[in-house]
Amino acid sequence: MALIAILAGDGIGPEVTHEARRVLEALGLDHQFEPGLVGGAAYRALGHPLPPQTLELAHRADAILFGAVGDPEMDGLERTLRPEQAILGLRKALGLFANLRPATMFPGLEDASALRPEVARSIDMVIVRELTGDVYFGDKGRGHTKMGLREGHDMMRYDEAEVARIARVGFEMAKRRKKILTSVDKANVLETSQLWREIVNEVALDYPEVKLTHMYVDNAAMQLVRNPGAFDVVVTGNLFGDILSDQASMCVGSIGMLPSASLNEWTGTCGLYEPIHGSAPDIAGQGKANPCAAILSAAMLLRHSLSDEASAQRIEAAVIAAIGAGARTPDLGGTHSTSAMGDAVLAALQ
Ligand code: GGG
Repeated sequence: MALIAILAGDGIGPEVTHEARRVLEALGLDHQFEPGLVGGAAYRALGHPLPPQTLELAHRADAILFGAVGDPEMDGLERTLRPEQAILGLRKALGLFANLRPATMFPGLEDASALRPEVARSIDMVIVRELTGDVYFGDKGRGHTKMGLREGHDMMRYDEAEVARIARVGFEMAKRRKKILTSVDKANVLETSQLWREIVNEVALDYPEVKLTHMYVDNAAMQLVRNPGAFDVVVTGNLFGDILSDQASMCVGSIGMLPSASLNEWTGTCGLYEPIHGSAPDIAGQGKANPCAAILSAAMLLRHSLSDEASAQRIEAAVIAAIGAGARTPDLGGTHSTSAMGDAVLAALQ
C-alpha cells in the first residue's frame, strides 16, 4: 500500500485534484491518501505557503499529487511568502530536477488545437524541463542603479553536473522513443547556454543511437507551431521549458490537457505529479476547469512512482475514450463541467 499526498493548493487546484483522486479511487487499488495544505491556502491557515507539516508529509509520502498554487490576493506579499514559493520549495527539497511534460494530440481533439488539424495530428512529444536551477533559483534581488532607478535581477546559472543529469534524462527518454532529441538553448547570446550545449554534446557521446539537434529557443518556439511533428523529445532549462510547454499545450488543444511528472531521477521512486496549468483564479470555483491534465498526472504517478503501468494505461485510455465520445470542458469548446468531465472519464474506465 502506497501513501499518496494530496496537495490541492489554490484556485482550480482543489477542483481538478478532486477529479483525479476520484479516478484513482475508482481503480480499486489499496492506496492511502493524505491531504496537506500548500500555497495560498497554507499561507492563510498557517502563515507559510510550505509549512513544516506539509514538507514532512511530502517526505513521508510515496508520491505527491499536486494541484496548483497562486493567488492574486497575495500579489503584494514578499516573494518568499508568495504561494508559488511552495512548489519551488517542494521541487528543491525533494531534489525533483527532471520534469516530464508529454504533449500528445488526442484523437478527436484536433478542432481544439491552435494549429491546422493536419499539423496538430502529428504531435507526440515530451518536453524534459530542468526544474531546480536556472533563473528560478539563481541569485536574485532588488536594488537601485547609480542613477537611483529601481533595479531587479535574477541570475541564470547552471553547473555542468546539473546540465549533464537532465541531458541524460532527455537521452534516456529519446532512446526509448523515436531516438530524436532536440536540446533547446540560447547559445548565441547566453554563457549559460554555451555551457549547456557543451555538456549536452559530451553526454551525447554515450548515446550514439540518438540523433541530437541543438536549437535556439526562439527558433524552437517557431518550429513548434510550424512543424511540431518533427519533435520527439525536447530537453531544455527551467525557464525555456516552462514557456515552450505552455505553447505546446495550445497546439494539442488546451493547457488543461498537459500533465507532468517531476522526478528526482530517471525513474524516480519519489515524485510529484501536477497539471502544468496554474491556479486560474478567473475560473476558480465555477466548475469550468478541465480536470484531464490532473487525471493524466495521476496516471503518470502510477507509472513512475508506483511502477503500475497497467493502471496508468487504464486511466490514459479512459481519458482518450471520454474525449473520443465527445466530452469537452469549455477550454476545449464544450459545456462539460469539471465534475461532468470527471464522470465521463470514470464511465470510460475499463
Ligand atoms: N500546477 C502548476 C502550478 O501550480 N504552477 C504555478 C507556478 O507558479 N509554477 C511555477 C513553475 O511551474 O515554474
